[in-house]
This record gives sequence, structure tokens and C-alpha cells, in this order.
Amino acid sequence: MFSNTKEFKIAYLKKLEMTFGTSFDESTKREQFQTLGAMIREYVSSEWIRTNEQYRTVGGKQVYYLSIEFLLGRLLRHNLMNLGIESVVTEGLQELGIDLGDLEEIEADAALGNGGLGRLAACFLDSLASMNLPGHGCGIRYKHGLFEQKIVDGYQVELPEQWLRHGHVWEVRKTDDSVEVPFWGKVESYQENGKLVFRHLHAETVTAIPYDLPVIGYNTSTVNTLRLWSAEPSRFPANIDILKYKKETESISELLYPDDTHDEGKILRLKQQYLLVAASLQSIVRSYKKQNRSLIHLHEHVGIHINDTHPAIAVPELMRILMDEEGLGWQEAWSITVNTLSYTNHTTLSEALEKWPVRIFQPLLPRIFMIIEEINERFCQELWEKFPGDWGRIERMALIAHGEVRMAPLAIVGSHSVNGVARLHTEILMEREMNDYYQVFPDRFNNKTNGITHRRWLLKANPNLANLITDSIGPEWINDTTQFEKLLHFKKDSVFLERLGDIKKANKEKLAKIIYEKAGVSVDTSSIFDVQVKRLHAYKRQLLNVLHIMYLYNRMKSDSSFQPYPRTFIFGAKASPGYYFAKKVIKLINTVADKVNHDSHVNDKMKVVFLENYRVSLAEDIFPAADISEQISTASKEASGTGNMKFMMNGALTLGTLDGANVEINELVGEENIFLFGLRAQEVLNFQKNGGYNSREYYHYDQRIREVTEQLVNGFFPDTDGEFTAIYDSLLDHNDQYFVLRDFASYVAIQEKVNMAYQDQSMWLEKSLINIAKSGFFSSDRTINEYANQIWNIKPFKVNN
Ligand code: F58
Repeated sequence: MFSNTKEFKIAYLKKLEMTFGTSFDESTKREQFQTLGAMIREYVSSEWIRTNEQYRTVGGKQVYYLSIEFLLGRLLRHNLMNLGIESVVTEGLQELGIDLGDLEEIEADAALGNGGLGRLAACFLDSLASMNLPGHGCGIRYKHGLFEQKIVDGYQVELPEQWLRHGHVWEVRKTDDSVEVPFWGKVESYQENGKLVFRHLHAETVTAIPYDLPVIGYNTSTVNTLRLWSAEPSRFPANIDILKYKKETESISELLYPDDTHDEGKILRLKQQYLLVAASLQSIVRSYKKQNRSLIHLHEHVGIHINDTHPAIAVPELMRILMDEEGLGWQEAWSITVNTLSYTNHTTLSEALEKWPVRIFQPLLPRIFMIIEEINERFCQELWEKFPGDWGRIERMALIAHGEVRMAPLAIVGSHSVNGVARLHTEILMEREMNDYYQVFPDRFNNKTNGITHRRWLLKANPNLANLITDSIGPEWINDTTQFEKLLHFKKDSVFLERLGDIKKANKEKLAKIIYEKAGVSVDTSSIFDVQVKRLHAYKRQLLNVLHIMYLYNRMKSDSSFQPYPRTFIFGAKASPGYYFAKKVIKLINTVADKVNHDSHVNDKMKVVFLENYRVSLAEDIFPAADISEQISTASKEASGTGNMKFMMNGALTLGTLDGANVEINELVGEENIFLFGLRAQEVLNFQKNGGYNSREYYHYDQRIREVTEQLVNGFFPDTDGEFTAIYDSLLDHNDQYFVLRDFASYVAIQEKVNMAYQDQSMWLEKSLINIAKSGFFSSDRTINEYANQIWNIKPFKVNN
């Protein structure tokens, strides 16, 4: 469409005038952004069509990644980069007096997710397309993504997120590919030609409309698809309140994670999950049938991945399609289902594994429930044969028990592969959390350590570092991250290390500006940028971090000889709207920030910053600027973490527990290049099993702990009467479930080590370099390669021009 700056400018101006009926001089920034986005989408459309055509006609097996979240962030620069037209476009715009960076800011983050799970799905899509793998995403087009966070008087306030207010320039609405999804009603069975046949009657039907997004691979002709479903009313039934029906239907794709503390919310969430699964499976089967193949061979040509338990209803839904619609018998349908499906678990927290009350499930999805009952019966029969008389085991393992449908067991029983997301996590699943199932299906369990796309998190987010790497080892690392290791040659190269230091400093200056603009705090860019950004959750222990800051503050106030190296503590986190404790921790961080930042005794040595509305686009400015990456979860609780990988790839040093993927980071970089502290996973698990931890002992014996915990409730923070009692109680009355006080001393000690280490800059930069050089393992290209070869059995397919 355009191969040089001049052609680009002509096409751009024409497109702008045609789309908005306005001259360039009169156009707004938004119009300029929309024009550019639309141009790029058109630019890729022929490759997109070609990819789909060739997948259909000559391509091999395809995989569909079903996920309730896709945390894409912004797509403009990422797409330009992957298409290799970033510089032509940047220059062309510049000649028109437009800064690409300004247009980038116009794009709303597509925040269809809340954390690592959703961001992982987005990284996987990038790797699939970039490695020419036929893999697509299926998700929900929530009208409102994750809420926008404001901090008002230190508290989190949630505003509805509005990413679609100005439309989404990358999507294409495909009305003709819409499908119908039934809820409620009843199931009737009768004999037909000697076969038992089921009919779903009087259902309330919803139309699922797909919106397709092109997923553009880096430097390749592959353009895969992310299909996001939106719920709309289908034909309006007679005699109903139309407005009510419309509202109810549309609410299905209105919100990510509606509040499910009451039945209405539970129904809505289950509807979302079924919408995602039923619509995706119908559309997958429809496109499979276009290839004139029999469904008996489905698993040879199609893989369907269940990302966490939310899409686990894919198991009974695929059975339903194969039996009720295609007429296959149970055995045949079951074997195809199991061979087609695979499942990833993302948590060891048993309370986080989904369970649905039968009283809600059965009436809402009557046929699906019948199928789950049958799967359950057959599975329990098998267990009975394997473990005769072991009622306890059967009760623990049943798919339906105590009035609930258990989604993780359903996914395990109905998939040929079950994977954890880091080595330690998978071990814990196999040895503890899912040990019963592991004993029955030992061959299904496997590990796939997470990864991140280095194209977004390094090439795009940290262009100066990317250039330094390319200057030093050539550009091959972009397609092959094992090349990162070549950087080790520069370990003792003072010129290289100095450039590395300069780049970090420049990134810190950029972030400092953002901090000043957003939070009104001016920070010292030669201080240590010590960063913790992630979902706010008790197990992630933002509380430990803030208690340590309080301790430092106390010590600086009472001991004038205590002069630690200057630090800037940076936080970013959203708390789930109904999570009381998490919100209190946010308030505490902001309260401490207020105290510290306004105290002239300490504020030239330390600052505390809470950046509101943490999201992908903000993260892209944070990771490149960090010196210290806080990964301080209670060991055994963080399945993997992926922020830890983003920090590492950008040269920050990890300060963490041996949890999740930190274990693998430690093995790669060696203990001298990471700061480890705290209980080990096994110790935590033992305490949990056998008891023996008493948080009050730590309170009594450690004066530092006593002081900071008492400060939560003794008026140390003015005007916060009772504000932090819940935190105080969690630590002392509820015996500190997450071992914050147990790990406190060890955390303080390791922070002192950081303090010393940072003061030897050349040593620090060497450690930073080693971290970057070893981070190639954490590219999602490596992860996706493992999924492709070991789970999905899909092969790269080069789209022909
Ligand atoms: C995260 N899970 C894990 N869940 O916590 C993290 O260790 C891991 O690296 C990441 O998945 C990718 O494997 C996660 O983000 C959620 O956000 C839940 C979704 C359902 C509601 C509760 C939170």
C-alpha cells in the first residue's frame, strides 16, 4: 500500500479526508489516530484473508485459545513494529508535524483482563503469530474492561472503564458469523430410530456477535485472529418486556468479572462463560466443517485450550455438539473431546478454584448439566474400580459434590493435558493440590513455565536498550532469544556497562516525569527505583513492603547515623472491588506515602509513590526504569508471576522469595545476582499442614515489628482512627496467614544487602547485564514452542504471498 514516506503521506491524507470529511489542518488528534489505525488494518487485510484461506485449504492443525481475559493494552505501535513500517510512518507523520507518540496516547488500553492471566494470553497471541503458528484467541468483548482506578484521599475509587467510547479501530464486526446461545428452558428426550435424542426446549436465546481483531506477527505474513464475542438480543420473544430482555442480554458482555457475591452475579458470570464457550465452539466446528472433514478426526486438526477454569464448560459443550448435533455415541465423542482439549491451571489457592452451585447451574444450562452428571458418574465408576471402597477419595475427586459443580476437576478429567505455569507450581499441583488426579492421570500433567513477549516488553518498551543489544550482538535476538546469552561477553566491558547505566538513568528520568505529572511527587532519579507492580492481593504481600518502609522511616527518625542510600518506592496495583483487605493496603501505602513524602527529615532519602490506574501502557514505562523488582509473595502461593520476567529482561534485579518462576530466575542468574529471602515453599506448606507458626511470638521478640504493627492502630497516622485495624488483626489475631511477620527480619536484612550492593555501580550493572543476558528463556516464544510441540502438536505454517 505504501513503501516510502511520500507514498504514506499521500495515502494518509487521502484516507483522513475521506473518513472524516475534514482537511488535515482542521483534523483533531483523535481523527489522526483513527485514520492511522484504519489504514494499518486495511494494510494487513489482504494478508489476513490470505492467512485464513491458506489455513483452511492447505494449513495443518489449528489451535484455539479460550480465555475469559485478553489484556492487550495498546496496539498501534506494536502493530507498526511487527509490520516493519514504524520508521516510515514515524517519519511521514513527522513531516506532517505529527508526533507518533502523541497519537499513541489517544489509544485506550484494551483492558479486557485484570492481571497475569490475561496478559499471558496476549503475549501468547503475539508469539503464535510471530512464529507462524496457526493459533487464535477466543474471548469476550466486554463493553467495560477492568475498572479505571482513581485514588481519592488515599482510597481506591472505581470508575467504569470506557475503552469503546470512540470505537475500537482494530476490530471488524462479523454479523454474518453470529451464532445463537441458549439458556434456561428444559430438555426433552425421546427415541428416534432406536437412539435416544435430546432437545432443548423453551430456551432463552442470545445472539453472540463476533468482533475479529487481526493478530499481526513480527516480520511475517501470518495474521491470526482474536475473536471477541458480544451478546445481543436475538429475535425478540413475544409477550415480554423488550427493554428488560435487551438489558439482560447485553449485560452478559457488559463487564469483566461482575460481582458474584449474590446469585444474580453468579448467573451472569456463568452466562459469560457459556457464551464464550458455546459461541467459540460453534464457530470452530463451523469453520472445520467448511474443510469437508468428518468430526471423527476433529482432534487431528483442531486443538482447543482451556485457559484457567473459566472455559471448562468446553468439556460438556463439545460432548453435546458431538452427540446431540453430530449423532456420535458417548465413547467416540468422549475420546475426541479429551484428545481435542487441554487445560492450564494458574493458581494453587484452592479457594480460587471455581465451583458453581447446582441450584444455579442446572436450570441455567440444563443439557450441559446432564452431560456433566454423566461424565461424573462414569468417572466415579472408574475411581471405584481403581480404588474400591475408598469413598473418601471419590468424594474428594467427584465433579459434582456437596451441591456444587467443580470446574477444575471437570477440566482435568476432560483434557489430555494439564499444565502448571512454572516448575515449582506444577510440582505443587502434582504433589499436593491435585495429587488425587495426578495419581489417576500421571501422564496428563506437565509444566510450561510462563513467558512474555520480548517484542512488546523490550523491543517496544525499551527501544534504547534494544538498540544497545542489537549494536552489541546483532539483531538475531529478536527472532531467537537464546542469543541474549551472547551479552555475557560484555560483563566486564566498562563502555558497554556505562551505556547500560545511561539507558537506565534515561528511563528513570522518563518515569520520574510521569510520576510528577500523575502523582505530583518529585523523585530523585539517582535513587534506587524499587518497584512492586501487580494485582493487589494478600499473598503478594504488598503489606510486607510497606511495613519495611515504615521501619526505615522509624529508624531514620530515631537514629541520625542511619543513612541508607536514597530510595524511591514505587507501587501500582488495583484491588478487586469487593476485596476489603486489599483496599485497606492501598490506603495504607498512600498514608505512608503522605507521611514520608512530607517529612523533610527523610524525604531527601526516600519517597513513596503509588501510581494510580496501573495498566499495560503504564507498565511499559515502569519496567524499563526499575532497579529492584519486588517479587515477595508467600512462597508456594504465586503460580509463576510474569512481571518478574519483564523486570529481569529490562535489567532490574529481583528481590524475592523462592516462589513461582523466581525459582527458575534464581537458577539462571545464580544466587549472587538475585536477592532471596524468606521461608521456602516447603516450609510454608509444612506450617500450613502441621501448624507451629505463632505470629505473636514475632511481635513480642522483634521490637521493629512491634513498633510498625502498633503504628497501624495507635494514632501514629493522624485521622485514621480504626482505618487499619483489619490489617493489624490479620497479622496478630488471625495469625498472619501469609507469614508477613515471619519473613519480616529476613526481608529487612536482604534490603540492607540491596542498599550496599547498589553503591558499587559497576558491580550492579554487571549483575543487571547478567539478568538481561539470562532472560531469553522467559520469552513467550520459548513457552509457545513447548505448548505447540508438547501439547497442541501444531506446526509452523508459512503463509504464501
Ligand atoms: C496469574 N493469575 C497468577 N489470575 O497469579 C500468576 O502467578 C501467573 O503468572 C499468571 O496468572 C499467568 O499464569 C491471574 O492473573 C487472575 O487474575 C484471577 C482471574 C479470575 C478471578 C481471580 C483472579
